Amino acid sequence: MYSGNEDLSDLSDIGLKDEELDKILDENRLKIRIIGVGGAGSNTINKMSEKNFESDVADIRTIAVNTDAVHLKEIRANKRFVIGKALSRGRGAGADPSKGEQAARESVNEIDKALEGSKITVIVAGMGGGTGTGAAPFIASRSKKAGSLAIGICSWPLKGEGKVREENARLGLTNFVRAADSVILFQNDEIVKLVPNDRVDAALAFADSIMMQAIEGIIDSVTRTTQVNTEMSDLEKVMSKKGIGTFGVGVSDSPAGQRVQEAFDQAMNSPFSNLKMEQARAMLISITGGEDLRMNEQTEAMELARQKIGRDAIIIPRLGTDRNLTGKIKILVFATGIPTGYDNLVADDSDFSVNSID
Ligand SMILES: Nc1nc2c(ncn2[C@@H]2O[C@H](COP(=O)(O)OP(=O)(O)OP(=O)(O)O)[C@@H](O)[C@H]2O)c(=O)[nH]1
Ligand SMILES: [Mg+2]
Repeated sequence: MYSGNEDLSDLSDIGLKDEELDKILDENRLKIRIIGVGGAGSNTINKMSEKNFESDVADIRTIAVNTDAVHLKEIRANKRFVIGKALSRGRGAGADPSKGEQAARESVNEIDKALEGSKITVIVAGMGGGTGTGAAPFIASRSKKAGSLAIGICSWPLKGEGKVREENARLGLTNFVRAADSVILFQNDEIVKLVPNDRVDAALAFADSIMMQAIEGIIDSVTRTTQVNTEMSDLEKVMSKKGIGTFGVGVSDSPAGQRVQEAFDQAMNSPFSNLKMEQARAMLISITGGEDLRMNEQTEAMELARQKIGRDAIIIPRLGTDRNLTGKIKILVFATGIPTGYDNLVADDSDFSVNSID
């Protein structure tokens, strides 16, 4: 019988050493890959480099890919590479989505390697140009093939950018929605309205920061331990094969009793797209507050969500605390499965090549 006094030092020969245990834990950490494609996508990745996204439970890496080597040189990411070197010689895709897609096909091995083992892949791009529009859907299809959840984050061009870009965006978004599990859409025209001055570069930088908040929300939903902890399966319930979606955020510092409604209304009236949250088939609603956050505030937010969206819609709540939010409440909403006929953003029947890629 074990008396408690025996020398156990030789057990290390048959058991696992700490380093080995660490290695196993490390290998089994949830792999999350955030890949920015083209100019706009890479700019959002660059924004992420200003923040610390590290997590104990997840292995999170940022990747930037572009046909444009000059632009890529300016980007900070865990990994960067030029796609379609033979095709575009590092000089961009000249606003031609078919070139963007070809470039991605040429670099399929590098793309597959970068996405190896990923369980959640977030693909970020601006629709309307060549690289992001053509390559993002292809990359989404590769990540699905690798067994990952594929979430697209993309912007829709300004009206002022013209008809050609809009048509490209429509084709790209159509392909993207088919290839990915969900694509969260941000319309630059809506975002520009929120920026006080009319400088386009400031507005686009603001758009990047909004897209980054959405990415952060996705990461937090699986990595931050909260009282009501959503995990991978919850994220899957909201994102998996739910088509097009929208994102909203609201913050209120009003007194308890008022602030949930305020933050919720702000988040629901998301000014980042024209898509109607009320038509969503699934919703991830994340409520964060300081130490003063009350349990009944979560119930209140759930009830508001229930009243707002269809009876059959799935609602997944997530409750978190953040010391920086004392006296405030912040609500993030991802609404997916919104019918796509609206506003003709997605073509019903378009030339679609990505799904046939093997
Ligand atoms: N959010 C955001 N959107 C941008 C930015 N730059 C451009 N856009 C939008 O994204 C669309 C695509 O632009 P880019 O990402 O520069 O194009 P690209 O994918 O690099 O394609 P090519 O340069 O043609 O190879 C544009 O039509 C704009 O609507 C940016 O910095 N941030
Ligand atoms: Mg470019």
